Amino acid sequence: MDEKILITGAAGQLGTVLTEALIKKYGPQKIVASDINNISEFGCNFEVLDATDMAEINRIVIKYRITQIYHLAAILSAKGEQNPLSTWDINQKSFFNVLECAKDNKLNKVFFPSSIAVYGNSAPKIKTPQSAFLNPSTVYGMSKASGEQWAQYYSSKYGLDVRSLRYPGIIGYQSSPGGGTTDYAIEIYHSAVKEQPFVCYLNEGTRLPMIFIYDAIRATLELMEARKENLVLRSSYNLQGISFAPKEIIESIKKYYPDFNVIYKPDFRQEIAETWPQSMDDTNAREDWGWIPSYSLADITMEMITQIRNIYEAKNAF
Ligand code: AKB
Repeated sequence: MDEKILITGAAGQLGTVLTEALIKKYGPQKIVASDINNISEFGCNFEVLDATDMAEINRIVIKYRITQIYHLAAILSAKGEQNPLSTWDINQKSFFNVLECAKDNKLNKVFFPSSIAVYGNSAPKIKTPQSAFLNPSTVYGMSKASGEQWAQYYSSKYGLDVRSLRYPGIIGYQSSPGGGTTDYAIEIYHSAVKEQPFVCYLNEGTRLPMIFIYDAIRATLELMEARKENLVLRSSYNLQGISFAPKEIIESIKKYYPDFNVIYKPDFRQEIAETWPQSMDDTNAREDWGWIPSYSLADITMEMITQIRNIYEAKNAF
């Protein structure tokens, strides 16, 4: 099948690297990157797109004969709490637009990123089961939990092939983090490499599920390539990479920067993090499409420090 793929939110943390991976897999002429910001540095077709604008999504889908959409545009957990109503509106409306457009234009597949943020205090914190009760504590989590239900609805009612992952915090060096609660685990590496003290907004023992960007990308591509009949879950698959707390990431950074100094100043993100799982049970992902994570905390630290050093050296930023 000759696929033509649209990515919304392509300039975000996941989008930047996923777009590159899709270009590599399908070729640049098959990929249309889009974002609300005009960043046309992608080596493929690019469109400025506000995904809350249904007419614009339809225009792009028809113009390029799109067959799949990866819908990454969304407001994340911490930023979302600053403006709850518009976060709900943006996250919900854009996903409805994508689902409706995919149904009406009979697209082959849709990818919807969900999150550990769908869980709240009612779910067990350790190895949170796939089917644990969802009572999200943030508007972002609410929009992802309801998005999962809509994915399942479009799949069962209209036969739309919607696939989804509940991502842990994603750690990558390719772009700046954008308003998440797990972002400290990226910012901390930048401070370490710049040899500056780091002000950590989570307490030292706050354990959260995390995943390295290359594992997150591989999981996404593996899920999207999996045989349709193997995918039992049409809401969203739990995905586990590794789990750690600030004190553990600091320990691993201190192997490179022994004098690295961290000051703890927990803020509202601490309360969000406390409602989230510490680790996820991803048995369904392992059984249905063979998921196995590959990056340990030591691997991530080595890769992040090496790559961030290279970036700063290239910019002469030391
Ligand atoms: C966030 O912190 O909001 C995201 C997420 C876990 O979905 N990184």
